[in-house]
Amino acid sequence: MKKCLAVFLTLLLVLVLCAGCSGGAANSASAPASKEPVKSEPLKLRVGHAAFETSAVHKGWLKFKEVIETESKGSIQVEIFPAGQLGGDRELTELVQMGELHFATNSSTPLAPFDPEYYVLDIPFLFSDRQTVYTILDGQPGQMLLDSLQKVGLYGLGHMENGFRQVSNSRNEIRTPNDLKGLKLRTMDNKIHMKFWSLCGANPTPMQFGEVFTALQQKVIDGQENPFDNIYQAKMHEIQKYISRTNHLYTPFVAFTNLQFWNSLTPEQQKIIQEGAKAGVEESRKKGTEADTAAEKAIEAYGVKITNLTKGEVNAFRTTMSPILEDIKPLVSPEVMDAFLKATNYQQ
Ligand code: TK8
Repeated sequence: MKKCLAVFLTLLLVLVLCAGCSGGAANSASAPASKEPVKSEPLKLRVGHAAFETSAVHKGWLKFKEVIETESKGSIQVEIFPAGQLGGDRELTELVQMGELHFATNSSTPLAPFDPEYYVLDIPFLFSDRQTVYTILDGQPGQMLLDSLQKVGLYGLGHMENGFRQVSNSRNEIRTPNDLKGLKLRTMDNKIHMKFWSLCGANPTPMQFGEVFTALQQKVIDGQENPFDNIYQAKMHEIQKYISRTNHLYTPFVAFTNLQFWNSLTPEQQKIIQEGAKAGVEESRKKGTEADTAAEKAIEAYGVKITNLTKGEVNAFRTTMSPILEDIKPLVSPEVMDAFLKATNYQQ
């Protein structure tokens, strides 16, 4: 009985399938002629980042979405997951590498352990102003970094804004490296950062961005370093007493996608995405520059002491940290190192 039923069901299935095939073909053959092209499902792409929804980099991704959706006439759709919803910097980079997420931004510092060429941007005091940063990152040296991502399965799209970094803490005013002595300082996940803060006498603790506020609040750490706008967005100014304008580093947010996924796109789709990324980079820089100035004012108004360093004080940091160049050199290819040192006219 069971066997009969099985045979019957198999026959039924075959009939249904055949009807489906011929019916489908007949239907399309006899369908009224239409000039409308067949509407295919839009390509749905996901972006993840670990910064706030109010951040400049988020505004950059919003611009990316807008340009792509308009230019592709809706055939490519972009959804953005901010604030570490999909993970912190490390996890986001891994997700893109594994092909489970289409796009992400990661600060160059936590990206360097994935692609060591990025350690070149960890040379303290490499850049002195934004215009130089943009010229170099949009020029040949920056392109060398984006290209180098292919070695680790990523495809670099551009350098969005994070910004120049300042040191905040709740213990004492910081003017010279000596003032950092024994200070428990959160660093980004990167051995070079840990080392150059150690050179200043600080006690560095690597940690992902999403954990910093609570660690400061619970006094697991005394301080951290970030651009003014990040400090403000994260409300760190509410639990930090001092910020020193050190400008010790400029970190960009590197925007990237999965290399295999990139290669699977049509040239037209690639062009649209590249256009979106370019517009996103510009937007993030424009918004980032404005936000940084506004954040600094708001932080000062809140009552945090912002310390401007003299040239001599900045130089003391520069000199104390400068031996780190010898640690960075073996990690970066000579071509990339040379391109950045020349372009920035870096003197040790
Ligand atoms: C956010 C982080 C952050 C960075 C840090 O994704 O970790 O301090 O400056 O903005 O990349």
